[in-house]
Amino acid sequence: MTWTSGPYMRAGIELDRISVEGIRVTAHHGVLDTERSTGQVFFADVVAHVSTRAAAAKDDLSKAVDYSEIADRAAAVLGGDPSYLIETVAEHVALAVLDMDGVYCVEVRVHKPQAPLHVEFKDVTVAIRRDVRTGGLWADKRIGSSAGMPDDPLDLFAQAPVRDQFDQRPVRAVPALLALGGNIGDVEPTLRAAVDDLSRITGIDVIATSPLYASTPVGGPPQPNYLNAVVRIRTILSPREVLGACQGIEMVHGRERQEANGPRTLDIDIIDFDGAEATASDLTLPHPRAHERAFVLVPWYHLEPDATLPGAGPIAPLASAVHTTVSVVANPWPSPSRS
Ligand code: PH2
Ligand code: MG
Ligand code: MG
Repeated sequence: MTWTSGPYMRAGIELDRISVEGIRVTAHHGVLDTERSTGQVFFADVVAHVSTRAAAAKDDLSKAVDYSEIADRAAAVLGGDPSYLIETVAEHVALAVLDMDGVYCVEVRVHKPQAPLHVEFKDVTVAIRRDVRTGGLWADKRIGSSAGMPDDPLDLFAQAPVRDQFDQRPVRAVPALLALGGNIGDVEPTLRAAVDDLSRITGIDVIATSPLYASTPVGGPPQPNYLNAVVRIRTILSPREVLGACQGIEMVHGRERQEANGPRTLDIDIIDFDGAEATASDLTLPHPRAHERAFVLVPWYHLEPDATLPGAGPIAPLASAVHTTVSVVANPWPSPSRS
């Protein structure tokens, strides 16, 4: 590796890297007429920041970012319509690779070792780094939220700006209710691990968990039944930090981009955050569909029969209106571990 790339963080997790180096194409980029007519050799090195976890867990190419597609896209740009500048070539390579599903940041180095210089030299290069935000693709790529935390750990002094009340940390610990669900893979162990992950996050205390329920899917395409539970936490984090924590945990457990209400290994939603009622582009509180969802209301009612949902009132009548589609599979849950 002739150049090292810095880490790229997403939802608190450092992404993995896939690189293709020395992609070699003869092309006609350049400002001079001779460069345009004769052509010369160009090289590109590409580093894509991705999560390899889901692919590795299943040893499955269809879950991976395919390095051969990275190479094809880079070569297509490199050998495509001529640009005057290798800066432009690098930019277009970056955007082409960034456009691939699962790629959140890309680094591109374009080499022009036969550039027309007046001195002897080994190589001329331009290196750039683009991510889904600086590349202008953030809105398409994000799953829910950027979670408010600085994504660049190299920027030690980066402070997450307070954009709205969701960035405001409470003055003292406040209660929040999270709903967990999943219907792909070993769901019960995943949900149990998720509760454990939550309890290990600085600033979140897990207070109680509901029984575990089986539920039929609500909305979305035909898909397996779900397991669901709710978790009462107390937290000194901001709502957006809790959201970021939930998304980080989802990602560690192989959550992927998918259609709305589609099957998932793990979903963690904030149902209520200390009674807050507010909306931002990445978060609505309370959860806008909680009042009609048996898989949230019934576990919650079991845990806290006197609870109220902000804006909707006591959950008891809401829960009894919907409680037919869910059934207890473990109570208590998580079961005390036997050794
Ligand atoms: N989650 C959804 C959509 N539909 N259905 C069930 N039964 N359980 C869920 O957790 C669930 C769902 C979107 O998050
Ligand atoms: Mg959900
Ligand atoms: Mg969700």
